Amino acid sequence: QTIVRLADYRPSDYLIDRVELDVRLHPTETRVTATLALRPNPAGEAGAPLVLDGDELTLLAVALDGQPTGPGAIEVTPRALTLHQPPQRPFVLEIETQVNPSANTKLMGLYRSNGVYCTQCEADGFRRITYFLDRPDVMAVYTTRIEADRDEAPVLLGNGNPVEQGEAGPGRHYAIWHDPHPKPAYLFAVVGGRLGRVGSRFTTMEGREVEIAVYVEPGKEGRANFALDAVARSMAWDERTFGRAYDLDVFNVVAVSDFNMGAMENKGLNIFNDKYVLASPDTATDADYANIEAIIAHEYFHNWSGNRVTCRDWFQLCLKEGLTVFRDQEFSSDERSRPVHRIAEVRTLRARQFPEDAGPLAHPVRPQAYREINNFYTATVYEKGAEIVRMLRTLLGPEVFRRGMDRYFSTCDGTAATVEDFLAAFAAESGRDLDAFARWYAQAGTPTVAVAGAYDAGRRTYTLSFRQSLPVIATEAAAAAEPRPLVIPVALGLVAPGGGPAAGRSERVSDGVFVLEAPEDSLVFTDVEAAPVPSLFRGFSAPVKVDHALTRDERLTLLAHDGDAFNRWQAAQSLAMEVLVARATAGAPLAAEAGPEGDALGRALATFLDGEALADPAFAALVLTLPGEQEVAQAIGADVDPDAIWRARQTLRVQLGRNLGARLLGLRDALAQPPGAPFSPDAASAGRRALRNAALDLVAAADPEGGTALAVAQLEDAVTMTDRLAALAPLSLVPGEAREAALARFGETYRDEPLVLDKWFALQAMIPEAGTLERVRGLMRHPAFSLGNPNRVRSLVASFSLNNPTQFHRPDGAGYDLTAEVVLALDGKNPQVAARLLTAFNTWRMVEDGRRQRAAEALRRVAGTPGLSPDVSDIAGRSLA
Ligand code: B3K
Ligand code: ZN
Repeated sequence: QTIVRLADYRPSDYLIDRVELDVRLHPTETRVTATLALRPNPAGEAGAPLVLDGDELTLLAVALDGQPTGPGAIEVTPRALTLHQPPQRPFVLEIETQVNPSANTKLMGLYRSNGVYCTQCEADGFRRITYFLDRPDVMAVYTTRIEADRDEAPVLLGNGNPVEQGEAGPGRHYAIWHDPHPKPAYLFAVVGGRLGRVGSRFTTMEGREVEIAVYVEPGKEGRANFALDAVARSMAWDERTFGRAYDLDVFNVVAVSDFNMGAMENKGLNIFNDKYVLASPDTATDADYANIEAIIAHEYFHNWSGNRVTCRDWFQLCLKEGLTVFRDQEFSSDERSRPVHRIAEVRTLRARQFPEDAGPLAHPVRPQAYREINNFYTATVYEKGAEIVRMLRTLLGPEVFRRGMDRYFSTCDGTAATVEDFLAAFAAESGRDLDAFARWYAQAGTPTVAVAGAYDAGRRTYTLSFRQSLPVIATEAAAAAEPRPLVIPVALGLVAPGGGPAAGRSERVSDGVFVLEAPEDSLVFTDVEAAPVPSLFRGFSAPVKVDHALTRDERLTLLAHDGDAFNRWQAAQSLAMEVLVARATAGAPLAAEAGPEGDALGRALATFLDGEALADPAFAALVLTLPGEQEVAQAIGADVDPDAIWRARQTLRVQLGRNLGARLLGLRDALAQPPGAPFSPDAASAGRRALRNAALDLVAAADPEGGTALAVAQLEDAVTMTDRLAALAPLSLVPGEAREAALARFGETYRDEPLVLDKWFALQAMIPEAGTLERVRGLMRHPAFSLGNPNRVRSLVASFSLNNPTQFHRPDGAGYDLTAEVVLALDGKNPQVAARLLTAFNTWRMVEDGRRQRAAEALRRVAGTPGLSPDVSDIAGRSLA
């Protein structure tokens, strides 16, 4: 397996200007004729052989400028087609290949999902359709003719605009699509199948009439309307917020049930995992609605950040992904509640990206080397990548940031760009040198910022001292150099001890932001009347860990009085985290009382709930939610005992449930939806459901019997999937008849709803009990489970391995063994999904020694298995390195 390095980038020796594809769909013998208009690249090496990428292709014919190629002129392997002496002028290559979509279980290239033909080409799947220069800096104008049996595939979709359609012999028909925008091959797509459609129209600010459509399994059209509406809202938002308009006459979204990830931004033809399209109150939770909206927006926003401006090479992946995540986060913040969404973003970052950055798979947002690019679609590239863009906006201010974005889009339109091109636009617009800032892209690991505050009553000054420390990370993907100081925007404010903003000024704080650039620095506020409580990293202004020893009372002050909602939530989290870490590291038994710290937290939460729970239920639900087990594990850092963490968390839930019980029940009543009131998926309604269900969770922890009764009643009465699942969750935690009956009934009710069964699989896989492992093995034999469907694998097995820490990390190693076994069983079918599952071992070095040994054994067993895919062998190798 070869390693690809950023430093070795060379332009392609040849370019492809135009591609004509003729795709004759057939379940097992699809024929593809590609006519490529090529020319030598002036920036490449003159006279070099032309090497086209291929992968599992059967070559039928090749012609150069209309003539069959002579013997010896070309060399063909399943991985490459080489033309030894290409003309040094424009020429045309015609290549006919055959592929078998039904046998394509990797779900890369052309495959069938529930009988629907579809494609996935990013990162390197186009080479599984035809021989090609399959690299993002080779951009061509595509015309695609798709032909199929009319019965099997009445709907034929391609990139760009529809041009023509008609008969193609008995029972056959065709459609021609033309995409005028040059694009890299990874954005190519075709779809053919029997699909239902919902549609609407959108008129762009440039006056273009766009036909929007969402295609789904026939009969499920009603569940596609929310996604359809989200497309139109995304289009309007990108015009309003970034001045970006859509650029084709049609925009199509197709939902398929077998998909390796969430969705794909193919030009004009986004293909989605149906989990992120289909929604009805009865089958989708509020979280599903929010995800659908966010992912629809994300893929749509790629039309500019990704498609119009694409990436020069795959090292630049964050250029489109980090930026587009930032854009979808902003969209959701505008469409919903900004503080609530910010908290959700940070929870995801801490739960997924921080552990990645602290483990063996750590890599910079722009990696310096890779073996398998599909393993770099990570939380670091996406989520930390988005944080970098957000920091840029914080540093430059919203107006300059917007001008920088405009400049980036206009100067790089139609090109394959780099992170340097992106930063250059902001440097030009702001007149600032962004070279030091650029280190965020190159250095892996989460920085820690240690802060200390000192009040001088005599001088009436308050001094904050900052020190940044950067982890030294030497992995294959990161240059093993000494890290250099980062540019860290610290949004901050001082809160007066009794509430309200404290007086006091520092000229190094502008618009509430201090920029920490040196390894150490300090900040002096003058005219400070009394010792204030500093509120630091407001809105989580930088992706760092903050080491700041506040007293309990100071944190309580922030929770009660901080003007920044994020830091109010953070204060509650920090208070809880201190209790959890102390108990977990002391190995405290499962006892009824978590002591006075827990009671103090309970009292503070009581005051908070009395004052404002009903004013912002979504925010209150987040304040009530304790840090997750993985987050506590990160805070402990080494020799972690996942069982001790679970016990600490359980004890605190019980204690809070007891302290707050009456209030929580009162809130549940106050927030109950009146019978017959119409369902709305909007953020306010979802917030009310979230708080009711967060209350149920704590009540049930404190009083399993009463909680079970409440949950059973909620399960009976619920009219939304959100409430039904939230009732099933506490039931699933109490062993016994009631649980088994409720689970069985739910499974029976939704036996024909795969996306709901996924929730049912996931819930059971996450039960923190020793019996779960056998339950998961049993469910793997359930008729609805299949290793061939990524959603099923993720819901059952990945939920166990990634979201059930006590059972994945069973002391006897059986959780590791099960995961390793599934990874190996899956690898031959779908290496991408197998590799993703294997990343569950990311935290193996952090756990205590006994578990660590067993995890290492399981990992070594995987690594030592002959015939591994590059995907799995890359993850296994890096995890053990
Ligand atoms: N760009 C795709 C991800 C492709 C993953 C390839 N292994 C979806 C997205 O981020 O929008
Ligand atoms: Zn994306």
